[in-house]
Amino acid sequence: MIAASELILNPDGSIYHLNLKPENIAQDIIFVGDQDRVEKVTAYFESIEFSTQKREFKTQTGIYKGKRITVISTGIGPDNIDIVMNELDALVNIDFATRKTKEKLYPLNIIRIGTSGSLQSSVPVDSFVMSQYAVGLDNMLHSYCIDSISNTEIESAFIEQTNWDLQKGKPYVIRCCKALEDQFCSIEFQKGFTATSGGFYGPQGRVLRLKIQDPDLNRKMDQFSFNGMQITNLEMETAAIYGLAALLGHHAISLNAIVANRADGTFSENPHETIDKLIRYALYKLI
Ligand code: R1P
Ligand code: URA
Repeated sequence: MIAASELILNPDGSIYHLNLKPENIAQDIIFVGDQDRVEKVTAYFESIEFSTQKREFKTQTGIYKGKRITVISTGIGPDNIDIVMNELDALVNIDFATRKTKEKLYPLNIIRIGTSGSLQSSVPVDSFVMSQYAVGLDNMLHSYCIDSISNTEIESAFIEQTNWDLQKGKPYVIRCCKALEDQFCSIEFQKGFTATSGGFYGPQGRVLRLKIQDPDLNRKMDQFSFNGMQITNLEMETAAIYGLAALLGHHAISLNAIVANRADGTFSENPHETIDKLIRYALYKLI
């Protein structure tokens, strides 16, 4: 039995941070970072049966072309992903009455629709990247036992080629769900290798006023190559989602709208239009 301090339920029976009960979520779940993006997705739905928000976690469940879908905002960063993934998993795989794991586990399909910065000049702003692999530079996942899901050969190559300082923790590499990769595969999406950072400025090599530990990191990541795979883009959730989905038995794919290009210093002139286009592609592919 899982103690009240470990699996925390609100007085109405909903789970602690997300404020959701098991019946409030669908099997197909879209993650967005920004809480205001939730309604940009559900604006395309025929109907909405449920809405709630606590902190940055806004959730709506409704019907799109006959399919029940939940859209949830995760806020920014891998630490939030730890909360969202564990609480969503508890909603489907733990019996809240007995506080025990259910015998038959229920897989969720998770589709991230996020913004991202490209590392390569060949991945321009306003294009889309589907993350086939993700390298986590953030450390959150190391609180779990990840030996069974990490790709040690790629990790070693990454550490060596970028001369990664292990004081910052060990990068971990996780692959996306193959079934969702096939489902979402389209000429609109370039398949990529996404780097997930634990921050937006220093951790992604941005210098405003502070000196950073490795000013050359983005160039080294941009030049990293493993069996022809190059790191395409930087954001803040994908590797954490892939890692926890793989450990918990869920399926996940991350779709990125490139709004910044770090190689040529450009930023999208119309990021809202680009994100809206990605939302429409993602919904089309989900049906
Ligand atoms: C940083 O601006 C945020 O944008 C990206 C990053 O992953 C980070 O969350 O994703 P979202 O647009 O989905 O929030
Ligand atoms: N989100 C990020 O995390 N980085 C970028 O450069 C753009 C969006």
